[in-house]
Amino acid sequence: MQVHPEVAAALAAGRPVVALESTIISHGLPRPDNLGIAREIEQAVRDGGAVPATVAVVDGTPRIGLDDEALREIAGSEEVVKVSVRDLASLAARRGTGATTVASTAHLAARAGIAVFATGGLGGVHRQARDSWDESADLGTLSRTPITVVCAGVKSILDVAATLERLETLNVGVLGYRTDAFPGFYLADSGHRLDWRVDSAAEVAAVLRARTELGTDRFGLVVANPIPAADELDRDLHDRTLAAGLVALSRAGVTGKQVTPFLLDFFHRETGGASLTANVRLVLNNARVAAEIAVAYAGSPAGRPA
Ligand code: PSU
Ligand code: MN
Repeated sequence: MQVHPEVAAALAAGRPVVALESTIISHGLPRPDNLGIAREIEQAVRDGGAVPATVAVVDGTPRIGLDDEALREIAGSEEVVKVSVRDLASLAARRGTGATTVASTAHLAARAGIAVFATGGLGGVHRQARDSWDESADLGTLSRTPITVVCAGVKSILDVAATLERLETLNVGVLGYRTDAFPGFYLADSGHRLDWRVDSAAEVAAVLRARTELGTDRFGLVVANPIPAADELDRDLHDRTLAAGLVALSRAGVTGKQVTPFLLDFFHRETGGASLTANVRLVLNNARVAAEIAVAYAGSPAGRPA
């Protein structure tokens, strides 16, 4: 594992760091705009007062924090594979290059000592999971990884209710950030209520300190941050695209790790870019909030290195 010098220095000094995933860059957002967006996400973390650490595997080495050359390769190359936790060792052994999902980013970031991670949407339980058994490794990994993930909920391409049930089973806490509703990615409200709401980064930091005291910090924590109202996708357009996307998915016979990228791409094409705009806005918003949380936590006793 190679930690970028700026990230290593920040971690050693107890300064705030925010991890960022890279599958969203390689498989979640279309080329060539994805490179500029990846840079904007890093800038949003900096604007919030933290150091960004985008995670990826480059020529077999897991990198925590990418230089511009590595970011270009992850964004631009067709050869970049989507890497979950179970793929890390195989890819490293053959010196390959891959983009990390929420699961593998959480795993590597926690190993590097990073406490806060920003992404767009979490993976979850797919619709039809009763037959396909398709549940993202993001959930199981979070259940045993000490990290806080700021996301805009999960996409409606998933079974949202089942995903929330699984998070409960897996001891992964979910905090609504300035909301009582679980966010629905493109929409601020998925229609599902949450038990816990926080209204500031300082409140999240207080929860993080209490987790450490209580020994529940070995489980992941989700901070669910809704897309700003002005950036939401039109609800009718959303509902129509979702229905059409699910039909297209079953017609195409797509399965396994291609399911999520297929549906994301379908949304971006069918909404004429409107879903892409919403996606970018919510990720930037998550990066900013994650930075604020990292700043609040780093400033508290439990956030400082021993
Ligand atoms: N959801 C999104 N955008 C994404 C992803 C999920 O709205 O880019 C990516 C993330 O990297 C996530 C992964 O960890 O897809 C989940 O894939 P799967 O369902 O195959 O576990
Ligand atoms: Mn899957």
